[in-house]
Amino acid sequence: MIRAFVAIPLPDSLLPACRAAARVAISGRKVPEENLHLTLVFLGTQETRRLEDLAEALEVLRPPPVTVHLTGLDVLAGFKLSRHLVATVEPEKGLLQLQEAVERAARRVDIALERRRFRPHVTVVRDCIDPTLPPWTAVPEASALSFSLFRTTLKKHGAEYDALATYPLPGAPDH
Ligand code: 2AM
Repeated sequence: MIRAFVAIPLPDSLLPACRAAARVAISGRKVPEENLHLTLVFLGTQETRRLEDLAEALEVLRPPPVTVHLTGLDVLAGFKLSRHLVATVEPEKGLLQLQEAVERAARRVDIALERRRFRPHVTVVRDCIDPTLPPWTAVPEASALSFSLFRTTLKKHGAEYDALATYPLPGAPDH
C-alpha cells in the first residue's frame, strides 16, 4: 500500500516568494524547499496496482497549459487543531481543468476521493501558531512545467516525497 498524491512542484521562480512567506511564521515546521508543491488531488493510501492504473491514465491525459499565480498568504486548518501557513494560488482556468481531469482519472480507476472543495495553495509552514499576516507583495506568475504522482513516506522528521511518475505540461521545454 502506498500513500500518494498528485501535485505540481513549485516552479523555481516562485521559490523566493515562498521563502519570504515562511519567515512570517514564528513557530511550526517549514516545508523544505524541494518539497514545496501545489496539491491537485490527495489520494490517501492505495494499492500499488491502482496507482499503476492511475499513472497510465495520467499518461494519456491531454493537460492544458497551467499558470501558477501566488495571490497572498492565508492560514488553513490542518488536522486536529493544527494550522498551516499557505500561499494561496489563483484558481485559473488551466489549473482547475487539470485538477478536475486528474480527479476524474482517479475515480475512473476506482480510487475513492475525499469530497473537499479544491482550494489551490502551497503549504509553506505546517503546524504553526496563527501568525500576523503582512500585506502581500505581488509576485509574477509562472508557468508550471509538469505535474507528478508522488509517494509520501511519513518519517519522524516529516514527510518524504518521491515522484513515481512525472508528466510535462504544454509550454515546458521538449513538450
Ligand atoms: P497541503 O497540500 O495542504 O499541504 C501530501 O500529504 C499532500 O496532500 C500535502 O500537501 C497535503 O496538504 C495534501 N493533503 C490533502 N488532503 C490530505 C489529507 N487528508 N491527508 C494528508 N495530506 C493531505
